[in-house]
Amino acid sequence: MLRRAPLVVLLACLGAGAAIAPLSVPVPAQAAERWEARGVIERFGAERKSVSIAHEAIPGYMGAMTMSFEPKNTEQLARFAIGDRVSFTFTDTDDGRRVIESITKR
Ligand SMILES: [Cu+2]
Repeated sequence: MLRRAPLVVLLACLGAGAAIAPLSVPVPAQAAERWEARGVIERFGAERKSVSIAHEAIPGYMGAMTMSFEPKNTEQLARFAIGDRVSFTFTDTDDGRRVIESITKR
């Protein structure tokens, strides 16, 4: 089944999320979708409230690219450094944020 969220988030990456939202197929309110990915940490945002990860292709979601994710809590990124190779899971939210659920070095 094709799902709405991946397309919306992909286009949100391109800065067009608001423009394409009306074209999305409505879906009932439900839990955010969870995705698994691998990548390399490129930079941290202020106070590590975000992290930019060069991620590999995520089948069914998007191709390889670098983009920003939000940690679920402030402790989550404490042990990581720029250049770390990581495996992580995240959810995308209806407002276009991508929240890291779990993250480990690999
Ligand atoms: Cu991406």
